[in-house]
Amino acid sequence: MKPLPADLAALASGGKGALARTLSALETAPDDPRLVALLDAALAAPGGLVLGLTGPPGVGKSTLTNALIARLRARGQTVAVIAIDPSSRRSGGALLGDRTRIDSDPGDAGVFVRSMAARRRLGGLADAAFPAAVLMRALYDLVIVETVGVGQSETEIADCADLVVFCAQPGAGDALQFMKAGVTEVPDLVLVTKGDLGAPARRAAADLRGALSLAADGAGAEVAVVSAQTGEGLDAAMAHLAELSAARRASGALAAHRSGQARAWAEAQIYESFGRVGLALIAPRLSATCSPFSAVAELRRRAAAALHETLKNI
Ligand SMILES: Nc1nc2c(ncn2[C@@H]2O[C@H](COP(=O)(O)OP(=O)(O)OP(=O)(O)O)[C@@H](O)[C@H]2O)c(=O)[nH]1
Ligand SMILES: [Mg+2]
Repeated sequence: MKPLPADLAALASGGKGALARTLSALETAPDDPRLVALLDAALAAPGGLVLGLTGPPGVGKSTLTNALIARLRARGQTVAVIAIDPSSRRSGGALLGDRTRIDSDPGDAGVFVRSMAARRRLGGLADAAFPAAVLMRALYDLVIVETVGVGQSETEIADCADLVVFCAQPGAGDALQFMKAGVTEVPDLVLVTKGDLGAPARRAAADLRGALSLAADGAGAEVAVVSAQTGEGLDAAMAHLAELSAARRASGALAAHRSGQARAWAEAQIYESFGRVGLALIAPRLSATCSPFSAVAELRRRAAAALHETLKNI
């Protein structure tokens, strides 16, 4: 296998092959010093916007992603997609029946699509999702993270996305119940999909607005109707998201959100490698300024070396 790119510029000029190799290393050799250096550089780059797209199965997330890709490419913007595949659905079943694939023209350097299996946590994000999003946002104008779920996934996707979009479909009682049950984290934008279905879509939007107004901090989230089929509402939704992200960049809220994500990711990795006791010992010593990627890789390297040393004497 070809070596990893030496730096961010080499990654950027290496095309989709270089990015694919780097993303594979995230899953097979996460502590590789070259990979860690790439992650550090990517984390420091201002980068594009990471959009988390979530919602129940079949709501139209992938179809919407395809429609957004077409629009953004027409404007000359580049897009990367991470599709998180819940392992529960690998086995098949009716849900897989009419899933839409995300199109990516292999000849178009401006679109990159990657699937990732959600490990361990059912419907949860892969451990590599945050570092993958960091790498991709350094290279593309927009990164879309598609993940299935209701409830829990809003909180989880906020761990790797800058803005969270929740998709609901006309007549979907489940989405509404979730909203009414008390949303743990209110999405930045709610999109009612399949707007071409007409009245049921407008009714769902009105219901969702009502439900959100009851949530503690739900009054700020907009609800819009879109149709990937007719293109209704797509430009307005994109404009709204661009406005939100520009405001957050300007206020420093985006940078604060991203450094919080990096810290949360590092803590999750430390917990995974060293358990509760390890996390309690290490967390207070993780400085706000040190790179989470270097810190985690270095800790794991040193712990492995210490363990080898100890084993020699047993
Ligand atoms: N009428 C109409 N149907 C749509 C629209 N968008 C998606 N669909 C249909 O809804 C079904 C599910 O679409 P997907 O894009 O696969 O939905 P998804 O949310 O990605 O589904 P999962 O990845 O399985 O969770 C497909 O049959 C689509 O053709 C739309 O704008 N209008
Ligand atoms: Mg899908």
